Amino acid sequence: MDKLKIGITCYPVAGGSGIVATELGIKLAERGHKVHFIAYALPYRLDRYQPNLFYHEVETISYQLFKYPPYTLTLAARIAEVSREWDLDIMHVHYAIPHATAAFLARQLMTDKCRPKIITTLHGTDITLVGADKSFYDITRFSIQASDGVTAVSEYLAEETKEEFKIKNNIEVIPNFIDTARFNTNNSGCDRKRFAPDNEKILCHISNFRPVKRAMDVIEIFERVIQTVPAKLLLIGEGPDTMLVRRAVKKKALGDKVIFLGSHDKVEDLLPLVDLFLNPSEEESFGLAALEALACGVPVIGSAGTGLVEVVDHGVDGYLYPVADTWSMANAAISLLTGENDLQLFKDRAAKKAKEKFSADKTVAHYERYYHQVAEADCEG
Ligand code: GMT
Repeated sequence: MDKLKIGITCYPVAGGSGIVATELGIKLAERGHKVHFIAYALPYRLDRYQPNLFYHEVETISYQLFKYPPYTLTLAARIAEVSREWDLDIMHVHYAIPHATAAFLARQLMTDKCRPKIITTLHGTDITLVGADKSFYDITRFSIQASDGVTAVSEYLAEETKEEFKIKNNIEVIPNFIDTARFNTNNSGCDRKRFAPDNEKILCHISNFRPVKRAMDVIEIFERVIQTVPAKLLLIGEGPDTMLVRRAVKKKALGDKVIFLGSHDKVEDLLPLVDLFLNPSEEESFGLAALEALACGVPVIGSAGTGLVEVVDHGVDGYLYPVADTWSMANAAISLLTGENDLQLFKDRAAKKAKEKFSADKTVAHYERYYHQVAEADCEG
């Protein structure tokens, strides 16, 4: 397969979309493609020299007249500059706004209106929350339709997008992947006893604590579980609802059972110690944190009716119930935690499924095929 010159723009943060975009770029570079990250900061995990990988910083300009720095414009100018200089075949943007909008604008600045081809990957919140906001609706729809290729991380998200935005483009579903060299059942040496000295069960929730994650449901589920099963709860990540959760933990006198670990770069060191992962989100287009848990052999209890149904198999490696049904989620947790055989079976199936169904090789090869398909398609520009 011919090697491509690919630009990637993403939010260079530790969120799911940033992780997926960065890991994808690293894997593509390992396969011989030239990969150019264009972002306002060095993407997460791109902190060392790697052949075929380049980073182009987008500077934000502050000027007295600007109340808000015009990031989309500086990004567009930088994409155009890098595309010209390196003759990019593909510009792959993660998130429709503002990244696909900036890529579209960048191409208007180029003499050749057909290169690079723009591929937009939808990750979820751009569609389900931000894009559905009236003020962003038209620009999101436009940016998706102006892309030469569109991918979504789940069937659920692809359907939501088509329905919400009345999109005619074909949306290629390319599920997220997991690096099982990092996320697996091998214990890193971290001692379970550090968190559970009396052999309690360990439950865990990892998120950015935005309201959409329903972290308060995690506390409700845990409160019910400990009425039957001695357990500890690890909370990893931070965000707008952290204070709310802290207050609830204090009010319910759960302080000795709930451990706040804050943001953590290496969750793969902790996940193998965990017995159950709680993911009761209101919306989840995919649920990368849930996949990370499965890969480490941790069954997931979460919400049905979201993209989680494509990651977690109800009754096989976890349980999914309607959003806010904390009663059923708690009961499922109790039944798993009190049935040793079942729990081990769920753990084994979780790790096996993550490895077989969500391997990096499979997903990266899918992106490569899609890049070629889009790059070779006729241009209407
Ligand atoms: O969930 C978030 O708040 C972060 C957001 C992101 O930008 O990383 O996550 C979205 O993209 C992830 C990677 O594709 C998906 O695994 C998450 O499910 C999705 N979040 C939502 O849909 C709420």
